[in-house]
Amino acid sequence: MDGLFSAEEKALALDVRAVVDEVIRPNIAGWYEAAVFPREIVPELGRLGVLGMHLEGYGCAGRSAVQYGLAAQELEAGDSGLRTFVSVQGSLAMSAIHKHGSEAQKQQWLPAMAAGEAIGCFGLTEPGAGSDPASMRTTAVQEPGGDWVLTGTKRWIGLATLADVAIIWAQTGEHGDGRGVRGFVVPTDTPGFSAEAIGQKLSMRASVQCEITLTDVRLPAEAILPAESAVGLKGPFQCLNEARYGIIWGVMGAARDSFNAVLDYTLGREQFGTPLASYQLTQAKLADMAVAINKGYLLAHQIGRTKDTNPAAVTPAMISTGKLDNCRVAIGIAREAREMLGGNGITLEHSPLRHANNLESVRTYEGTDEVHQLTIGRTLTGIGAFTRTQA
Ligand code: TGC
Repeated sequence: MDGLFSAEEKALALDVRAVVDEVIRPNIAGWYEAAVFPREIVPELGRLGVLGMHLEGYGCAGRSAVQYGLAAQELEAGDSGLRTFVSVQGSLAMSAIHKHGSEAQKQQWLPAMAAGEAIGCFGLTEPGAGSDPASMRTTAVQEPGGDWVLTGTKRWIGLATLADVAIIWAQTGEHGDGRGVRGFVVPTDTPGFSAEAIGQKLSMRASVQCEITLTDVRLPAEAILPAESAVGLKGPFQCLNEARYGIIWGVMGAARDSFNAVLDYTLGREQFGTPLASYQLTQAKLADMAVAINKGYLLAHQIGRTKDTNPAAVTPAMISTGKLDNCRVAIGIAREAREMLGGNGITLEHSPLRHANNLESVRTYEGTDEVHQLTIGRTLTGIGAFTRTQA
């Protein structure tokens, strides 16, 4: 695949890989076992220039979509939880402010977030509104003096307990400057904002997912994301497009790391007097994995190059195609790699089961398989099948 990338793109990927090898790989098993998100690496990621790296100005690196994808792939070869942090920070929280925010909001938050000095989270999903965010119950009511008051609960929100700022999406009805779902920039030290980490996770253990409770959170009028582009659900969906795009690349990093782990293992381990890698059944599996990884890279690369050269041509159905298939492929490879490691594959000494468990989350968040199948189905047929059944 090297021939597809410029020298600058390859150099960036190797820089990120070096940090993953030095900082993440030696520690990830411990973080995962202890269920700890290593907050101390956030400034390091800021120095590396990967936070909001595809955004222009405000201290962001202004990198291309392909460069962002390559970085996501290297980070997720380390761990999906750490790539998810970069994704939530850059593609969701920073991207919401960058796309839809006021100049003051951009100046206040983006440089600090790009440097890793401030952490952001993105509150869309709710306990009763996962695949169907249109049914969210969180409300924002504008009072006569102009203040907004937010009430509700958000769930599965990455990094919320660590975040300095939350982008909260809420139903405004027709209140004040409302017009349906709107986004708000909420400093997490605002009275009435609280977040609690969700425990007992079997996936993404080196990451934090939270429930946010908003109890009469009072914000000034200027806390709303004011851009016309943020009016309605297309506001958050445009950010989800960015995050889903990063996943298309990222998961192939987890697949690649699983493949490399099992290639090394089968070359080194002898059974019945010969390395496992010498058996035809092993080689068939390795070959199928390598073919699938290369196809996944090609899909990510094609969408990335299109995003860089003609962004308007990248449709939601294209993003859904990449997210759906690369997640499916990556989880299949991680599971197969675990099997090939035999009993040794069930410990954190080897990465594939950790990747497979993480990919259960990645496959589910930012749109489940079914959401992406139905998005593609709607494009193919012209018929929306996200039916809210009438009684
Ligand atoms: P629908 O009628 O299709 O759309 C409503 C409005 O949004 C526009 N739109 C999009 N715009 C940009 N990009 C997209 N991909 C878009 N998809 C839709 C659409 O044009 C329309 O605009 P307008 O101007 O006409 O109002 O809405 P629907 O309710 O029928 O959508 C159906 C469906 C299933 C596709 C959508 O609801 C969906 O994508 N559901 C999945 C939601 C999801 O991915 N949730 C995950 C959120 S991420 C998160 O909570 C945390 S994960 C990371 C972490 O914090 O750790």
